[in-house]
Amino acid sequence: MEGVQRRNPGQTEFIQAVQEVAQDIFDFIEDKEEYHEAQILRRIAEPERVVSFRVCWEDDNHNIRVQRGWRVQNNNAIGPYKGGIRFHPSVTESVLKFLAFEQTFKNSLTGLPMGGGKGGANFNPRGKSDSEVMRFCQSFMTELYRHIGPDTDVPAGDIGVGAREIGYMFGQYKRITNRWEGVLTGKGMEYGGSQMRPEATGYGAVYFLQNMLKHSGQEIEDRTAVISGSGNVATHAAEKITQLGGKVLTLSDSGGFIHDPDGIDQEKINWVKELKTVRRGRISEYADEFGGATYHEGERPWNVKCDLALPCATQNELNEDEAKTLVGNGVVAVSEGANMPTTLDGVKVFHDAKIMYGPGKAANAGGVAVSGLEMSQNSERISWNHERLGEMLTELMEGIHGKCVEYGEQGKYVDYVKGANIAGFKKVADAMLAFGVV
Ligand code: NDP
Ligand code: 2IT
Repeated sequence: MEGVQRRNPGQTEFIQAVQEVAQDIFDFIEDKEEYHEAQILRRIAEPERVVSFRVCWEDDNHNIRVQRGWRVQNNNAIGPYKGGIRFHPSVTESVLKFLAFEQTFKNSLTGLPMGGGKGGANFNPRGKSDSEVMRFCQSFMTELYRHIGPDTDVPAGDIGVGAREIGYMFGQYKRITNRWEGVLTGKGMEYGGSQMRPEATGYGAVYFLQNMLKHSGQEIEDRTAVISGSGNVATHAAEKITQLGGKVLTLSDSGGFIHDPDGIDQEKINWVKELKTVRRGRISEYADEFGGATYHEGERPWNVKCDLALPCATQNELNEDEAKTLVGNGVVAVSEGANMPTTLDGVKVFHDAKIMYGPGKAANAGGVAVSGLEMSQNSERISWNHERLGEMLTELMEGIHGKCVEYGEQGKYVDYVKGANIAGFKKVADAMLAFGVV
């Protein structure tokens, strides 16, 4: 870890992600000489390639704007690099390196042949017109296209990149290369997208939660849930909790959170989806629309008493004190829709309290898993139906839960972090061993 810190000065998110994995892996490989000889840990914590580039675009007032774009190709031992693209002002090389590192283990856990990558730009889509977003996406792809391909690296969406942005980027890729191919996932249904992909991450995080509860003889029905975020992952997680008979109490965005003691039902969730993807408004508007709900400016939802917690917004959005509050309020299980939403100190609180805690790399793997299925459908030039993909997602999440239990069960308690880290690591590391020194 000292070496990782020295080689990546100031990259706190990346160091945090490596730290969380290294602790578990170190115990696992202690007596396995072949991993030490091949320096697997040292190699796995070094991205294979980091591409950084300038993205120029013109805003509606004819100002020339300059952003920085990246693609981090972390590891392609078990398949083409695969992972989302994030557009957010907080994007840095450190954030994308942490995401690409996590993605490598997550993708391995799905059992599908996908390596790990992540990309993005420090572009803020908020308040931009559709034309501005289009021009930015086209400029971004004009550089990115040379680094990606259906058998090389297959990006998808993440924060700030949804159906609209994927459409603009796919259109530009097709225009530049004169090739229609499955180079991005999360595409629209009209042009090679997969059924169930929009829902997959949020639904998958709830299926993972359901599996954790089932493992100890419990269920979601009649339980209260606190969810952060109000984007793709949060709204679909809320939808599935509601369908399974749970009651969702909160949603949030970077401005604050709303608390609705009556429960956020399907009709309200549909309203939030429209608010966020069509009108592109703020979650505070929820409290004006629905009586009984309150808006808490500048706050996060973790002090609302609940049985289940699903952080679905961003990294490090749940700290040690907030974890203590959740535990003190009797939380039973935490399932992470977001990537690394809980700080290392927060994770320790959940671990010490022995509550069920599903880390992002396992709990939110449903999204990339269905992306993997979108790649298969594109290669086969065929589209499977919604029902079939729904069943496959359910099975994939059950499989991921099973792997976490296999490597993380300690008596009655399952250490899902350890299980996910070891199961994810083993497949990638064994493939790397097979290749020799590359
Ligand atoms: P969206 O852009 O659809 O939504 C992001 C949500 O998180 C918004 O409500 C946004 O609020 C909020 N948010 C973003 N940054 C911050 C911040 N710094 N502080 C507080 N709130 C913030 O993204 P997704 O729903 O796709 O992604 C959410 C999380 O899930 C991310 O961690 C992502 O990496 C992860 N994830 C996504 C997958 C996918 O398939 N989309 C797959 C697996 C993981 P605001 O509108 O104010 O910015
Ligand atoms: O973090 C993630 O797993 C994603 N943003 C989805 C990646 C993908 O390739 O579907």
